[in-house]
Amino acid sequence: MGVNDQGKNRHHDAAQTVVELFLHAGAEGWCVGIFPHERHDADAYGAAMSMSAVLEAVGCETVVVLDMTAPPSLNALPILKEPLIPERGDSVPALDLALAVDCYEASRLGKRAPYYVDALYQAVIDHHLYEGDLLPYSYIDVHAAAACELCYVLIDAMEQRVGRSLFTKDIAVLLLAGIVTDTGRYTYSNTTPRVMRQAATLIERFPIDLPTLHYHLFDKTTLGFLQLRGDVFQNAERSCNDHVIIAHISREMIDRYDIQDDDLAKLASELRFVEGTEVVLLHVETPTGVRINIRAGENFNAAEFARRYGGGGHARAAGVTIKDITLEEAMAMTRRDIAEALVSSE
Ligand SMILES: [Mn+2]
Repeated sequence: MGVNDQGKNRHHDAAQTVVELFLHAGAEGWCVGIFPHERHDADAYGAAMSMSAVLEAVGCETVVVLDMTAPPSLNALPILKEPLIPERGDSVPALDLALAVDCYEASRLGKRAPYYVDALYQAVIDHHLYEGDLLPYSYIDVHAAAACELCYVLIDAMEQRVGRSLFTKDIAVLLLAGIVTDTGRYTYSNTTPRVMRQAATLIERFPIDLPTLHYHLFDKTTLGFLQLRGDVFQNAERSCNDHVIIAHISREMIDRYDIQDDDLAKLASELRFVEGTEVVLLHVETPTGVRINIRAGENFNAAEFARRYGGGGHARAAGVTIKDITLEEAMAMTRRDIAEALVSSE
């Protein structure tokens, strides 16, 4: 598992190195492309938009390159830079620097990967478990709750270097959105004093309407989604001495309720609340295969399980998309494999 657990000094050094790179990029007027992971969430989007604003404030030109338009839960977040979406035909300029946020490798960028790889330099801001050797400008801290937490550290360090304010109200909203999402509204085990201090400082410095932000990020829903949710809970089945819950969402269900399928993973998290549940496997039929959302308790590594199929993520939350497989085949496969994996993780 590489060097995920290197200590605080290494993180400090990595942050400083990335700060120096950003300030150099600003002084030289570099064009920087910013790449959140595929199917970006609030953390990936918040990190990308806030770094775009800060890099422009120190002299860079930036483009934020997305694979899709924002899902409804992110509609209310500030758009500091009109994003480029190559898949709808937007052209991406030649990049001096490509910055991956909330992911560390080109394979998480989908069809945007060539733009990232072809830039003169690459940099990374991430908090996911990683494998293999890191690029020189990688600020990765797997103990950070959010990529936005790491952006806060970088922006704070850059403020001190340039001697003027770089945080703005919009940046504060974006960072809070990433932090509150990736900490599960400050309930997950990744909620640390540091991340809470960051949030406290942001709401101290700027007048932020937290209830409205949280409504748009978490609570806003449609009747169709609630009805789908009911169906998923109905079809959930327990296995492995009730330690595992297996559920599914077919295309037919998604079509029936006219669902945007960006929000479905949260149903996996909800099923994890069932007492005694160690692992949840939520199978979502996609146009080209099946996506499996995995949620796990303390005694099971979801990321490791995802990796058997080529996926990844965090120990408690992970996922994988498998192409050219039916829902029934995927469920038969995971039903078999999870029983074996649970035995070997004991
Ligand atoms: Mn994240």
